[in-house]
Amino acid sequence: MQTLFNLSGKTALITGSTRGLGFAYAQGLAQAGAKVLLNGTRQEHMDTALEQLQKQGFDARGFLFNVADEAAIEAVFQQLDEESIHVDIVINNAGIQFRKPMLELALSDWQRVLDVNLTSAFLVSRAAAKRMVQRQRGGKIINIGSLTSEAARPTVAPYTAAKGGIKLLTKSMAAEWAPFNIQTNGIGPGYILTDMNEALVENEEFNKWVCSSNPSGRWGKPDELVGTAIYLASSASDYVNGQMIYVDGGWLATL
Ligand code: GCO
Repeated sequence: MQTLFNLSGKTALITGSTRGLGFAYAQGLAQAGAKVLLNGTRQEHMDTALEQLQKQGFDARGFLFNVADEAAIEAVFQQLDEESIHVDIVINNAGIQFRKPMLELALSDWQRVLDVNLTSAFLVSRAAAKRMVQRQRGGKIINIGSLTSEAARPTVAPYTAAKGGIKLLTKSMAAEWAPFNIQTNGIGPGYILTDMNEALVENEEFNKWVCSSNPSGRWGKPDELVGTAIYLASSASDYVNGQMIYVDGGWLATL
């Protein structure tokens, strides 16, 4: 049982991992034995995150790059190649939220959300999968979706479209990469207490809606996503492919 969830000897790249859910995933995979490669865009957040992980004795490195920038992604993977660092696990977590009704939404805002929340998963996974295939040692790709991978609420259309795309991109990756022993699955977090949702938590009406819309009657906590991430990153899920696991307090299971 110990080896089933053991990530020792594995290297994991988690995008958007200097804070929030991404940091929780990185810390969790490090606790399971993985070497973790953090990604972010702000040096001060990266420094804080690395200090927290390294203080716990974990093997962690940071890479500042824009996950929607193909050239920047390729440059990072070429640097990893030169250092003989092989990415075994990718968690495509990077994402932004932009709340505005579509009638007022600018194309530039739509495109930015789609680029960061969806296209990034394609670009980073393609770079990692190319190398997994070449090394013939398989790998794990975990895409982070959302309740909005399944249903919509007003004012978050680009985020919802991107997260819906994440669900079917996950299936596409499974369809094409399973033959190379790469398992691609997704995690759909419910409403979780993170920086991105701070404004929602503080809104009394929204807070009541979240707590009354899932049978657990509460928001989730970042560390409640970690077990699912370790499961999908480990050999415990070697015959699971193309699935979304919703960690949502039962929200999507109930009317
Ligand atoms: C929102 C929130 C959601 C949550 C999460 C729900 O504005 O509705 O940001 O998108 O973050 O994705 O699963």
